[in-house]
Amino acid sequence: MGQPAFSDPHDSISGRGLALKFAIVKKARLTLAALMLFALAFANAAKTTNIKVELKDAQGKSVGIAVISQKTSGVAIRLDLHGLPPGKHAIHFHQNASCTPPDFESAGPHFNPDHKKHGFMNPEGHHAGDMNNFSVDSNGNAKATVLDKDVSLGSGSHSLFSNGGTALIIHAKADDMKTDPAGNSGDRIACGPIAK
Ligand SMILES: [Cu+2]
Ligand SMILES: [Zn+2]
Repeated sequence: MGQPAFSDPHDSISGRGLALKFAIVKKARLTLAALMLFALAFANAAKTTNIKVELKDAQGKSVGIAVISQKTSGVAIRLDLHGLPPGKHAIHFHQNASCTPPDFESAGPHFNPDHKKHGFMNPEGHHAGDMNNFSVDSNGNAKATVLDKDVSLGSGSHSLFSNGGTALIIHAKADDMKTDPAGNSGDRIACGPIAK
């Protein structure tokens, strides 16, 4: 009783099966590598998700902190401020990461990568650095969150870190949301540089 004379049809298939197994292992390795790269990229992104900006007034005194965090669309700015005049105030991102007191003119105009005009109510607007007003209470404190859908903490022309960074500025008055170039919001009373 010997082996059958015909060749086992599984022989040729097992050869291909082995090749297929190798291909699957290779694919799994590639997937794993891709996952690890993704995890690494995510970890790096997480590192820059929150940035803390200290704001100082014209006398160089701290008026508190703004925590800027990346959202799916834009950023959120959580304000925890003190020592400010009560009432409504304008807040914007300005073009340069420079806050030279007392006038903070070094921060330049509003952050405006798309070369638009000022204000949400301006038909030719608005600057990427424009935001809604926030309120300071009768004790001079403000705990508020403002949003900016037109900037990011990532890369590209709308990043708050582009061209060496930007500055967060608070003004003496409220923004009228239409007057170019700064919403008729008065003096710059506090400034915080944003740079890497
Ligand atoms: Cu401003
Ligand atoms: Zn503006």
